[in-house]
Amino acid sequence: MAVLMSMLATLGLLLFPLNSAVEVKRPQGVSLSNRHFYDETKPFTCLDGSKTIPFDEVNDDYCDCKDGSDEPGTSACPNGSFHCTNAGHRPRYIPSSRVNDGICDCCDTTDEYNSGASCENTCKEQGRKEKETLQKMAEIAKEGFRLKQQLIEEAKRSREDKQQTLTELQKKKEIWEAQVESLKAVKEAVEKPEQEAKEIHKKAWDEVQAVRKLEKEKAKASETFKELDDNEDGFVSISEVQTHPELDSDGDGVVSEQEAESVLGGVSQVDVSSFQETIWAGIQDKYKSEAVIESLTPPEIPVDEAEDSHSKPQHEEWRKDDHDEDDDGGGEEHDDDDEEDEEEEEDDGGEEDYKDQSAPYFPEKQDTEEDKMPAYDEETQALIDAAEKARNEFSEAEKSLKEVENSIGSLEKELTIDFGADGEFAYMFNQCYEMTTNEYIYKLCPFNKVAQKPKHGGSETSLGLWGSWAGPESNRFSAMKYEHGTGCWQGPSRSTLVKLSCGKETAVLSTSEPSRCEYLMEFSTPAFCQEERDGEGTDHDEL
Ligand code: MAN
Repeated sequence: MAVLMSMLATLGLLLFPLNSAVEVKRPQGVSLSNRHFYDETKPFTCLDGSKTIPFDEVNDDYCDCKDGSDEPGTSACPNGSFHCTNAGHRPRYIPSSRVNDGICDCCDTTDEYNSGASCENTCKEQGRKEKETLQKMAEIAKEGFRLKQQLIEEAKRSREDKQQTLTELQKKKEIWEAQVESLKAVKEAVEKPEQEAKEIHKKAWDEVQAVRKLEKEKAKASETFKELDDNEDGFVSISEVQTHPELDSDGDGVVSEQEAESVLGGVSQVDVSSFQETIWAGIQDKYKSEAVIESLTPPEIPVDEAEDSHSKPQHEEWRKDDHDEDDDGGGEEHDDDDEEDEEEEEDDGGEEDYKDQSAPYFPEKQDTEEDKMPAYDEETQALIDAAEKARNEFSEAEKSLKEVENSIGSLEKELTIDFGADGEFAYMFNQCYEMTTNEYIYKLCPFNKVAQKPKHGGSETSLGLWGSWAGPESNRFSAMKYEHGTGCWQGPSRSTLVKLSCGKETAVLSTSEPSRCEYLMEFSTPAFCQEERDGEGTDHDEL
């Protein structure tokens, strides 16, 4: 077998195709550049220098050299490699183990010279296809590079515009700052008299209210006096006080003579003015107006009617006269108030809550026109209007200043971003590019953020915010890194690496998640196209 292989390998050497005028004779599996190591007239020295063997032991299917260099055309050496010339396409090395293994690896079929595999030489076809692809790529690169020049021009212009805008904004800012300052001074100047005039008005109103309150108190006292003075003799006496059990002080429910006398300040009777001045203040919190007590007393109900009303407390009518659903079990519309009442009922176990009759009861008076502070006088109003105007002008100026400051802030931020060696990537700032997969819509907003949103609804997840250029030293602008996105459950925060390629269009070509919460995007842009260097895109066929 070894002899046969040796003969075939030698045949390979001798019968090397001669149909090409520039074909150079060399042992099977040897590249053109290595052929001078294989001089058939001399013994062969392994390429690592480890051994020298007679030349006829080259390709004899027996591995002599550690580096496998004596068997370039057989599979005898485990670490050897076989060179296919692949005329018409691209030469390549394959591991020796693939020589004569029945599978066509080399497009020129030379790796299968003794396996019986019927290989077809496809080098020309493959070469043609590759040439076409390369040509297309070259065309794209050429067009992309042309576009890139435009982008660079545009970026230059836009940067200059922005710098000019920034200068203008800074001037505007100074003007607004001065304006804000002076409007603030104006505002403060007119707010002072406004405040003073308002205070005067308020004080006068407080005084009026105080007088009214006093009068009301007096009136109430005199009304009470009348109520207490049952015999209308112009005095409230001990016995008259005793008719008001709520004035009981020792809690036995009865106002004793002593207690009544004490209520009257230690005397047996008081006239209206001493009642107003000394007595009323001491009892007004306890006192229950007879008129009110009367209005709270439920009407007498005949016994059978009372039975009909079941457990309904009899005094219910005074409080909930529009709430009688218990009577007939329905038919009445419930309004919102009803519901509130029901809730209350649940709160205290369904018991009707009687008004706490131990508390004083004077119905709360609604605010009337009389209780409202009267409108300001003309002069004060004029001061308020002037101050209001000054406040508005000041806050408008402040707003404008804020707007200018914000514009300056965002312009300055934009001008500090590294948009590539010639600003070629600037055009994609403020743009977003999307790509939809089965599950998500991915969004890349260069120099800003990357996000992911479920296709069928749901909120956006941040896959990172603009971090930095992340290509290797020699090609820094070939990749972008977006970091500090939404935290990954029990993992790091999401981040995305965007790999750039040259293309006529600006588009996200693919998205993937090579490891959980670490995303990868392929992104094409003309800004990444390079000028084609000499010799690029041409054939490198070795003949
Ligand atoms: C979401 C998406 C996925 C991610 C998981 C991690 O479903 O952001 O891309 O892998 O969360 O829990």
